[in-house]
Amino acid sequence: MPGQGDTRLIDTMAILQILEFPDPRLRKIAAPVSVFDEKLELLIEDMFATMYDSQGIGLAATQVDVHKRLLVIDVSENKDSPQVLINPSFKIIDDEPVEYDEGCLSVPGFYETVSRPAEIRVFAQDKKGDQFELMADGLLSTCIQHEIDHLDGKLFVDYISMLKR
Ligand code: QAP
Ligand code: CO
Repeated sequence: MPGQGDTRLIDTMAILQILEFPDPRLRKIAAPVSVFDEKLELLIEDMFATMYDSQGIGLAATQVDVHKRLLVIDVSENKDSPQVLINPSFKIIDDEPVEYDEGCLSVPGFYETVSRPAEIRVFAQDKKGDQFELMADGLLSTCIQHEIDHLDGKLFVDYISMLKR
C-alpha cells in the first residue's frame, strides 16, 4: 500500500539466513510484538518460505536474527498446515515427560533426545493481533516448546549438556 514506508513493489518471498550455533545472537531474549502491520505479515511469509525451503517443522524469529516474539510451525505430514504464533506462552496440562529426537535448523546435522512436558495449553495472537488458545500434545507440543525456548535465548543442546554432565 502506498504511503506505508516499507512496501515491497513485487511481493516475492525471501529465504532468510538462519543463524547457526554457537552464534551469540541465538542467546538474545526476544521482545513482544506490539505492531501488527504489513511489515509483520511479510516477515511471517518469509519465515514460512525459509522454514519450508530447509525442510523444517518450526522456526522462531530469533533464528533469522529478528528478536521479536513470533514463530512459525507446520508439523503436518503434507506441509499444508502453517501455524503462526505471536507473543506465545503456555501452561503445562500434563507434565509427564515425553521424549522426542529433536533437531534444529540452527544446529544442522545434530539430533538428540529431549524430554519435555507431554501436553500444554498455548496462548498466542494471530497475525492480526487477535488472541487465541490451543491444546497441544505429541510433536506439536514438543515443537512449540522448542520454538518458545528460542525466543528466550535457549537451545535444545542446552538440555543435552545438562543431562550428560
Ligand atoms: C524443532 O526443528 C523440532 O539438522 C524444529 O539438517 C525438531 O525443523 C522440534 C532440520 C524435531 C521437535 C522435533 C534440522 C532440517 C530441521 C537439521 C527443525 C537439518 C535439516 C529442524
Ligand atoms: Co530450533
